[in-house]
Amino acid sequence: MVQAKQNLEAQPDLPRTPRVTYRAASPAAVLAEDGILAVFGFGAGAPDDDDPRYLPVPLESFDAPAPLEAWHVEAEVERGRQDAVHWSAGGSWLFASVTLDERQTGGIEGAAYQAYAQLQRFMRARTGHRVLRMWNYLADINRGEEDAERYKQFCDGRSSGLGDFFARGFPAATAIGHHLREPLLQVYLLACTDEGMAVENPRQVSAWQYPRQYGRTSPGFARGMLMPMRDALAISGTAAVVGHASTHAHDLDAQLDETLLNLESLLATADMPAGFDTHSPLKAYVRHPTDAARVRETLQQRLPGVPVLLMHGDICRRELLVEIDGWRYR
Ligand code: 3EB
Repeated sequence: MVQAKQNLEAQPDLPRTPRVTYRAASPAAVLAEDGILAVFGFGAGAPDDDDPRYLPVPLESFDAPAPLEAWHVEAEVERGRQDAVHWSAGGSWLFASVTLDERQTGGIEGAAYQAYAQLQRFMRARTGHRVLRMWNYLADINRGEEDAERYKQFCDGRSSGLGDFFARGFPAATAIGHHLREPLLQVYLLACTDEGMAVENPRQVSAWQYPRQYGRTSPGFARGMLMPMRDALAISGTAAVVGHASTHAHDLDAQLDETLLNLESLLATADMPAGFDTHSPLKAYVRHPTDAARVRETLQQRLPGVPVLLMHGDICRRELLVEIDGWRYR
């Protein structure tokens, strides 16, 4: 995909991208600071807090104790709940989340349908915000065969819950399997009153054009999203996929190399500086806990000084062992 160069240039009058950091602190302490749009805790031991800006994410971190993730905006933040949707808004930015229990929705497809239908209805009612980035965490993502695999059922439910909501283009996204005992589906998003620009990776077939073998419903996401001000790139879940095919099945080191090549290619396409730095936080989702130390070691060596949160997460294709997402700030 050829990008018009002027679309990549800084847009200084548009809103600055929320600052994403990992913090060793309590949710209450972070939520009490100015301009906090969202705070995330990780794993079964994540702290509790009733604030709708706080979201306990059902993924375990290999870091103990797990840090929090905080999103900071330069504005006052309001917050609330509407049906299952928890939300906050500040300046031009909006955070919204839905966490559903599949036992209440008759399985993963129904949960995905309901989560997306509710978020879509909420966004349409608020009007004016465009969804730029989404995260999806579901249990047992690889259980079931072929079209009955739970990830594929999730894709079906997501698509029908959305209807034509993303007809103008898909947001950047992540979809990862969690290991919590409860069959929770969690979906959350970042939206803005200004438009971002979707970025595709020239090394990869766009996900919405994946051939039939990957499921009835192609996954609707962009590889990356340049934020409205062009001061940051939101990076979707990125794995060792080249063209539409998985590469280096079950070979961790080679998958990491290929994933890093995909990230570099995406940064170059978005006209972002090469590499990552100390204020561009990433997450690495690792399928096998026994691989965590190796992933940490490789990333410390290849991306020195970059904040990386190591998560225990399953990738949506069985042969893939690792996936990376995150932020590249200019
Ligand atoms: C891939 O490249 C890996 O279904 O929303 C990555 C990011 C992946 C998002 C999604 C799936 C999704 O196809 C899988």
